[in-house]
Amino acid sequence: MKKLLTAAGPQALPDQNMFAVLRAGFSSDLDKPAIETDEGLFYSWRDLERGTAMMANLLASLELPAGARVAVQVEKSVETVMLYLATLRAGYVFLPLNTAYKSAEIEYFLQDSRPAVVVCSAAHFGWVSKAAFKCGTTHVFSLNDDRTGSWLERAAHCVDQHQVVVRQADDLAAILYTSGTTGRSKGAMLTHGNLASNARVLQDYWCWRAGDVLIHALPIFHVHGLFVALHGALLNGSKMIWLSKFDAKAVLRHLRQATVFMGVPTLYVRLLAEPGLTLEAARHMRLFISGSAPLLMETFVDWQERTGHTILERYGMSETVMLTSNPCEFDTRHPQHGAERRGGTVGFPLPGVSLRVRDDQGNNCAADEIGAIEVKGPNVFCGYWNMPEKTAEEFTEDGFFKTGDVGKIDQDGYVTIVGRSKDLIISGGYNVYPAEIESCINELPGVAESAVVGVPHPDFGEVGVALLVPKAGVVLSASEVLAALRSRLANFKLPKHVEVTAELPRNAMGKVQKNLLRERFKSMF
Ligand code: MLC
Ligand code: AMP
Repeated sequence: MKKLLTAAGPQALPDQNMFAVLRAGFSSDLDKPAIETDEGLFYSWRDLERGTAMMANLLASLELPAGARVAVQVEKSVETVMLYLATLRAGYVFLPLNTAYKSAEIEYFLQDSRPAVVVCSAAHFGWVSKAAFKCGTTHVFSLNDDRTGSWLERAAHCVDQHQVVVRQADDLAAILYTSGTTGRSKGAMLTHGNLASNARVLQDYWCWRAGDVLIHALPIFHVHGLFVALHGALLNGSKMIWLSKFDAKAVLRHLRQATVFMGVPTLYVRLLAEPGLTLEAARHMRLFISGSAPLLMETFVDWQERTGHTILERYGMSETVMLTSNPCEFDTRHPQHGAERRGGTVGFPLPGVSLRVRDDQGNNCAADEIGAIEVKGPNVFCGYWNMPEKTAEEFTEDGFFKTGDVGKIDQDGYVTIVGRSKDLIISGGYNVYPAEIESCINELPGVAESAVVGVPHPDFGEVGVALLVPKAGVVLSASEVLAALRSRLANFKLPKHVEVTAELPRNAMGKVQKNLLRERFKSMF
């Protein structure tokens, strides 16, 4: 595992700080709009510069220890973006948390990461601050999506100039929690170098150009919305049309002023359900990008027919940011750029990324042979927070990260993901680990055991179905169980169907036969 924080040496370059990397891309005309919100507000590049300076000065005034974590669970807003950028600028570590997480989930993240600062919405201040103080956090602030809260009140008193803190490529920039197959979430540690290398590669590979305008409709507590979309626009000095929440009609309204859109497949499915999605509506657009979950061929083809655009599918992870991408357009700098965007594939490894597919014996697979996907590159994270053994397990001896995805590389070099070795459900672009849901169900009074499987869903791609067996003599209802889970788990993790059963199907070894359950419920939705 790499070191987490380097003291600034005499040769240290300030532009290793990811904030400085992004700021170098800001429009030279600071008064131009950088972000236009769905409420009709405009933020200029100067607003971003000043706002992040004030917030970075506020962080500096707190005299936090080196490497301090700033954990944030707030609704999407431009001020949240500023808080993220200010954390980088001040040299601390950003730790975003999905707003859907409930108290038990938040308590775990705070206990595990021990942040020095926690920022949450005023509505949740009571329980979040209690959990934060319990694990040693010294500062808790509120930040609301209506631009109120103690965080902004305090920042308003700070000076609007700030010298970017020197950071090296190996210094920690962010921790992103991803659920695990054992049910225990792991904090993926990403460095300034990880973020900067990936953002630069994508700027080039996706041919970001002057005049591009991004519709930002994704949440900003995960890789896709926080890094891929946000960094892309900032690094290119491109304006963002900022939707606080995905809304298909709002996206359609803005297509004529935009050129780039990024979404998980569910967003494309929902846009296709809008009669207003036509060739004419999409004429101004340059690029539609999809990722975070498999894009069905049907969606890919329907999109081509309706809009005349070919969706560019790419593949990434919290631990690695982006790994592969279909080509953008013809560009002689990249040999693959004369190639087509192929539906059902995630394209080619990005420049600088080594990607291999290996069989059970650890041999490289031949073209089209299916195996485990392993990756290496400047974008690959430096380990799981506080989990050196788990980190070591996930890397091969020669330094490749085991993604847990199963795939193949064809004769032309296109990568296709065919499945996962990790027991994971991807629902609407969010990861749900059956083990976590099962352990939550098993803790409920009267439950003997349970099994959760992922099944196809027309909107979310995949959703969870839970089967549970009550203890002898106990009568349980599915609705009771669901109500109990609702208070413990983020809403996107809730199984979309719960069934009480006398026993789970098992094989001769006593293992639950999840394949039979998947088969039984495959047409349920
Ligand atoms: C919402 N619901 C979901 C869900 N989102 N259920 C399953 N899966 C989901 N993803 C449920 C809610 O619990 C609620 O149920 C009902 O749907 C309506 O809730 P909502 O809040 O109104 O939903 P909506 O706003 O429509 O959200 C759907 C969505 C959202 C698709 C817009 O989930 C979303 O923004 N997904 C994107 C996730 C993302 O950014 N992933 C990137 C991860 S990074 P009820 O019962 O309460 O009514 C990554 C790496 C990479 O993976 O490669 O990018
Ligand atoms: P996360 O841990 O939330 O970052 O999710 C990463 C996982 O999402 C990957 O390991 C893949 O399983 C999946 N994923 C991301 N992009 C794609 C894609 N284009 N197609 C299929 N799966 C994807």
